[in-house]
Parts: sequence; structure tokens; C-alpha cells
Amino acid sequence: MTELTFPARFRWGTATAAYQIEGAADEDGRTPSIWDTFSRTPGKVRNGDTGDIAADHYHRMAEDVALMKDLGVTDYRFSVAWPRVQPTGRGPAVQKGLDFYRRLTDELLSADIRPVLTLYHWDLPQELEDAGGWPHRETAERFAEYAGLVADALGDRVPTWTTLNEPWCAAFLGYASGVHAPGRTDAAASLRAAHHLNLAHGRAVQVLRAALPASAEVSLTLNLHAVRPLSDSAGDRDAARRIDALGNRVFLDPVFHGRLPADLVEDTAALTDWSFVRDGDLEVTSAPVDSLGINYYSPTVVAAGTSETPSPWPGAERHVRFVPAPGPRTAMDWPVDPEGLYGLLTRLRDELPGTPLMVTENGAAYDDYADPSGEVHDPERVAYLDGHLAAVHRALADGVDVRGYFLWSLLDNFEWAYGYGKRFGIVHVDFASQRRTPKDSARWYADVIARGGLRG
Ligand code: PNW
Repeated sequence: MTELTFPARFRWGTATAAYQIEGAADEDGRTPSIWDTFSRTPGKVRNGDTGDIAADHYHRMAEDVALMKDLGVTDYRFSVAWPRVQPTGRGPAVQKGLDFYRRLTDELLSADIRPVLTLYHWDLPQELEDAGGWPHRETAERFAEYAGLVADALGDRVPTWTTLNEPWCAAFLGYASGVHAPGRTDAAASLRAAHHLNLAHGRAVQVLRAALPASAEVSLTLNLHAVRPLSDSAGDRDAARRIDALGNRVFLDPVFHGRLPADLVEDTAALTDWSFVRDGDLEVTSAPVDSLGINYYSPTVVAAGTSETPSPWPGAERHVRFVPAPGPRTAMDWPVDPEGLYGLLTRLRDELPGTPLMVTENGAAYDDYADPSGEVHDPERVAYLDGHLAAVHRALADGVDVRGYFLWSLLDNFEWAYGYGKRFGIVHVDFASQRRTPKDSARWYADVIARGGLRG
């Protein structure tokens, strides 16, 4: 047996997001975000689930940090709830909201766990949505101001800052397919949203650089799509190019190269002339970052064809068909394929030389089962994680500068449109009693961290 050993300074983390775990939706001055509104609207989230209580992390934070200390993680990726800190999206910060994150980061630092803070994991203050949301340019400015409030409060204790989590989901699931909050189905608006998210990111980078110590690391997280054409035919390859533009380069190009993808502008010409991109915007969007976070779960296989509308792929519906990838599936019905992660990492090595990478999310939902003694067994999750970490190891061996891996997720939580029915945690949560039970995968991860690698 050969051990797959990771670099000594490799960062081993877990990840969560505020709305998915915190609960306490109406406490200490917090007001609704678009996800409160969306989840409280009948028919939007399975089973009518909301994040009102979630995993009650707001009240059980110390217990959850203790769980991580037991796992031995070096880092913890969490998000700040904008409506807790600046409820209307304007004006001064709410002290009690900031205090929660101050206590959380203090608790992490005393457990010797590095805080990795995400400013935006989809919980836009409802008032900003009412004023136009992400399709509206001013939202980017509001985000930069909010970034400054958080930086002033936590800049002395948080070494790593991430502006946005998965702007693709925020723009295209939120405004084009409408399966995420705010649930709009306006393809043209979703393209404006994507640009304003890029602009918000860039403006926040500028504000963070001014407010944070020089040692702070500033980053963003993208859910990049590992796109493969079904065949080598020209039509299938063109379908893959379109999805690469709408899924990847729509963010990578403005952020890392200060340009819009020319083919994207052409492909979407029937929807927009992109005149909302003003002079100077692409200099802002490309404010230098220190690293890139990538979230990966599953590959995307496409062919020439059509898909239904509304879809999260504005303008591609008459050209692209999504093909179920072969092989095993998770409880989300997402195909399992670590090769997709390896492919993305090596592509970024080549396209963004000098940019350190972090896998900021990877994990799987499965239907776990408890035995009579109360132990929760999840062998499929262990196999999924082992396979994907092996892919990261192979990427490292091939010269990819991957600095860390954040397992999604620490806890079972509110899985967006799927509610509590899909469990991604390595710690089981009984949502009636809020009892936490580490699963077999938690013990497996603790062992990986302790030995600094996989058993091979
Ligand atoms: C990510 N898609 O969401 C998020 O960052 C997490 O909050 C979430 O819990 C996790 O992945 C698992 O879903 C995604 O439809 C949601 O392509 C949907 C998609 C991608 C990512």
C-alpha cells in the first residue's frame, strides 16, 4: 500500500454557509434576506423547509467549533450573513451581528483553527433585492460598503477573505432559472447580475486591500464547470464551448484577465448588448487576488441539441443538451467523477499560472443510516471523498499549486431548494433535537488529517 502524502502545510478544512446552518433568523436585529423570503414562499423549497432554525448554529457555535477541534481541521470556511451585520444593506453595522462573528473567530483561534471568511454566500438583504437586486448596478456598491464594515470589525483576526461564493449560482440559478432566491426568470437580467457580481467582487477587493493588514489573503470562490463534449463532433464541441463561456469564463475572464469573453458576448447578443459594462469596469473586476477557490461536485456533459427554458444557461437553450454522465450517483442524483476535479485543477494550472488554488468545497449528499447503537454509517461518502482527495493529490504531483481542501460540509444543513432532505454533513444533525453525531466519514477525515494523507 502506498500512502498518498500531502504537503506538510496543506490546509485541511470544512465549510459551511450562514443561511444553511445559523438559524436565529429574527434575532439580534437580523432582517430577511432573499433566502428568507424565498423559503417562506410556498412551493419554492421542498417540504416548505426554511432556514429559520436550521442547525441552530447561532446558539451552538462553541459546540460546533469543539467538533472541528476534535476532527483536527486546520481551517474553517464560514460565511457572514449580510442581513445580520447590515440588515437593510445600507448604513452602519449592527454591533450584535458583528459580535457573533467576533465570538466565532475568537473561538476558532483559541482552538488553533484558521478562520476563512466568505462575505457573500447568497443571503442578499431583501431590501436590496426590492431595490433591483444583482441586476441593478448599485448593489455592487452596497456590497463594497458592507465588505468594509466587516473588514473593519474582523480584519485583525481573519487571515483569509473570500468575496463571493459561486456567483454563477447567485446570477443564473437566482435570476435565470429561478430555482434559487430571488426566484426570477429573466435571462437578460441574469447576465447583468453576473457582471454586477464581478464588479461587486472587484470593488470589495479594493476596499479589503485598503482596510486589511498587508498579510491578509483575498480570494473568491467559483463553482467551475468541468465541461465535456459528448463526442468530438463540431456541434458537441461548440455546445461545450458555450457552457464553458456561460459557466466559467463569464467570471474567470473579467476577474483574471480584465476582459469579457468575446464568444459569450456574441452568443448572448439576442438578449443584451452588454452596454451595462461601463468604461473602467473591467479594471475593477480584475483587481488582483491572492488565490482562487474552486467548488467541485460533479462533471457536466453536453451535446448539440436543445434544453428547456427557463434554464440557468441564458441563450444556450437552443444549442445545448445536457447529457447525464454515466456511473454512480449521489443522493442529489449528481454523477460521481473525480476526474472532473483533476481536469479543472490542471486547466487552472495552465491558464492562471502563479495563482494558488484552494478546493473550497467538495463533498456529497447520501442517505446515511444509523445502527442501533446510534453510530451513523456513510461508506459511500467516504468513498466519494477518498476518490476526490486522490484526484487532488494527483494534481499536486502534476505541479498544480493547490493549497488546501475544504470538505462540504461540517454539518447536515439546509440544502437550498432541497431543504433538509439532502444531507452533506460529516456530522449528522437530528433537526428535532439538534443533536450532533459524527458519522464514519468524520472519523475517516480526522484520520486523513492526522496522517497528512490517504492510505492509498
Ligand atoms: C454549492 N448547481 O451549491 C454551495 O456553495 C453550497 O452552499 C451547497 O450546499 C453545495 O454546493 C451543495 O449543493 C450549489 O445546481 C448548488 O449547479 C447548486 C449547484 C451548484 C452548487
